[in-house]
Amino acid sequence: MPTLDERFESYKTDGFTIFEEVFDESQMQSWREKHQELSAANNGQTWFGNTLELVPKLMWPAVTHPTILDFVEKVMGPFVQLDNLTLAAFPSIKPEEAEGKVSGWHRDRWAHVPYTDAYHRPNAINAISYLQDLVAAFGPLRVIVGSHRKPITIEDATRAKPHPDETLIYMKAGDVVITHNGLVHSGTPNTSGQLRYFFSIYYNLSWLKHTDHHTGPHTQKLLAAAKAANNHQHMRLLGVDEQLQPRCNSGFLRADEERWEEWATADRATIIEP
Ligand SMILES: O=C(O)CCC(=O)C(=O)O
Repeated sequence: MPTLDERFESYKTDGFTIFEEVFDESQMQSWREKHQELSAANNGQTWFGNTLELVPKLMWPAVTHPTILDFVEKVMGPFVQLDNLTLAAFPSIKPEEAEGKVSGWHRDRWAHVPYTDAYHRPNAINAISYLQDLVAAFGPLRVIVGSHRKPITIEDATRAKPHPDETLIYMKAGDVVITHNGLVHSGTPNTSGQLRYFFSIYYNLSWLKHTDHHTGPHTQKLLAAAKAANNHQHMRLLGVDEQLQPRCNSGFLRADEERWEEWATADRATIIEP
């Protein structure tokens, strides 16, 4: 098992890292069942955002999962908020329709085309898991390794075609891949005859706007609990960052990662345990 520091180094080079077996079968089954329920209640809709507000009890443990959050704070500093939480299912298509196609190359929300090969902290990261093994018929994830540090662009005409520099990732159900938002990636069409479940916890920097609204009563209740526990990490996730002003104007004369670690430690030390 690589250490967190080793993972961070490979993430800086590759633009992603995979944590194995983060979510267990019973958790995934409850998300699949919830998706079926939501879909049945919404005319067969398959894509759901704002799912923290929709099903807070099922979703909050995933959003606050320590394995994921520890790494994300290491990458972005203690400035991590939930941008959006998405539970989706890609319907299956005929193999002949999928032949020679990928779902669509892109970088993720809040990214830009890199102009130098230097590593930069991402504005956002995606923690993606699939609720089934991504064997060939379900459609692997495709990435262009290191493309978060390369000025790669792709013409419209070739965005749905395999890329000469692609790597295919056959993740297991419950594994989580954490991507840099500058990483060029694509899904692969699903030809399994079943739904291809996709679960994305998308985090961004706490001074950006967030895509999910966080204003609903269920989310506000989670926020009230985080405030009562003086849990700044959890408050930030829901759009409230009380330390932002001093920390975003710190003078920047000490190594960022060292400061982030100090601030994250200070946040942990002031949590009021129930
Ligand atoms: O469908 C997939 O495997 C990848 C989805 C995707 O591209 C994304 O989350 O941005």
